[in-house]
Amino acid sequence: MTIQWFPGHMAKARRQVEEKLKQVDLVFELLDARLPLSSRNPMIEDLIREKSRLILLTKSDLADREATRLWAGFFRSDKVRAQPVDILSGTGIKQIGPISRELVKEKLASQTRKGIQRHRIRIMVVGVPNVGKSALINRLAGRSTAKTGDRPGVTRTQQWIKLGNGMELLDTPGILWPKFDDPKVGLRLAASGAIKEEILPVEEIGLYLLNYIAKRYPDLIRDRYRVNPGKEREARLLLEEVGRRRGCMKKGGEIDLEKAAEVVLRDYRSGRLGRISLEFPTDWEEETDEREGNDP
Ligand SMILES: Nc1nc2c(ncn2[C@@H]2O[C@H](COP(=O)(O)OP(=O)(O)OP(=O)(O)O)[C@@H](O)[C@H]2O)c(=O)[nH]1
Ligand SMILES: [Mg+2]
Repeated sequence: MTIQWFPGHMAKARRQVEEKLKQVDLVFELLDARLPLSSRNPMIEDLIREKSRLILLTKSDLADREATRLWAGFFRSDKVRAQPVDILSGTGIKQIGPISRELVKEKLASQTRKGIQRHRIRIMVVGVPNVGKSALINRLAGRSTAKTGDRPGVTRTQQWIKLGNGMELLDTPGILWPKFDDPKVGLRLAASGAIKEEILPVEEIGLYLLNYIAKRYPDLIRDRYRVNPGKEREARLLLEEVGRRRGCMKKGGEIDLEKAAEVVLRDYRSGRLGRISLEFPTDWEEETDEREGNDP
């Protein structure tokens, strides 16, 4: 699915999320464990404000364990916890209930003091496209229940899904948008598969990804492609080499770089290249300094 985020869409999506937020005690904010800040909606802090939040670092099966551990600590604050999850296998899922109850304990206790009896915690799931919202709702509900997008102009009743452990989930997740203004963010999103190739040429995404992996995880390139990434080897030559090894040829014997890029992207997204995170908390701090023109 390709989503073009026009200002009108964003304003509408934001309004819908704001409306639903009023009904819940807790928010599950889904971020891709491989690129948590790049896959984050830029207005989320402002939108959620005072609510407790459980950040679920999804697709943790594809991410670097050490990066994920650092990110979980990075996000932790008074009202926020972060938990890595692999929604497909279920790793990390059973921790969600206990953490959620802990996060809303005070709120529920204060309501009880006011004489309001609450039996269930109400939760909303938010996140950018492709981060795993529907998969999570289905996994928590134990069945396929998450419906596909709202049809415009059709009034539909909102459903709550009872999870059987004192929690209740809103059936429609809030789809938000990532931010594209920073080119690095756009490249990471494209490499992860969160935004479609039409936005950036596949060759450019492949080159970015290969270059990044060659620098941070050179052994994984060697293991998979039997190519030596070298120290200062240019990404383009490396991609050519991968293309040659994989038989990505055009007529006339020229290497098809687009095909080679597709190979790398497919290998990355499926996890065949190994567990690779596209950003660490320290990268983000450095990039913020760069953006703001501070000395490193
Ligand atoms: N490897 C891995 N894949 C996952 C995980 N969670 C979800 N996926 C895959 O990611 C893709 C997107 O998941 P969805 O649940 O459809 O994502 P979504 O957030 O509902 O996406 P939209 O409806 O487009 O907003 C699917 O192919 C899932 O199988 C995970 O923890 N690990
Ligand atoms: Mg969905």
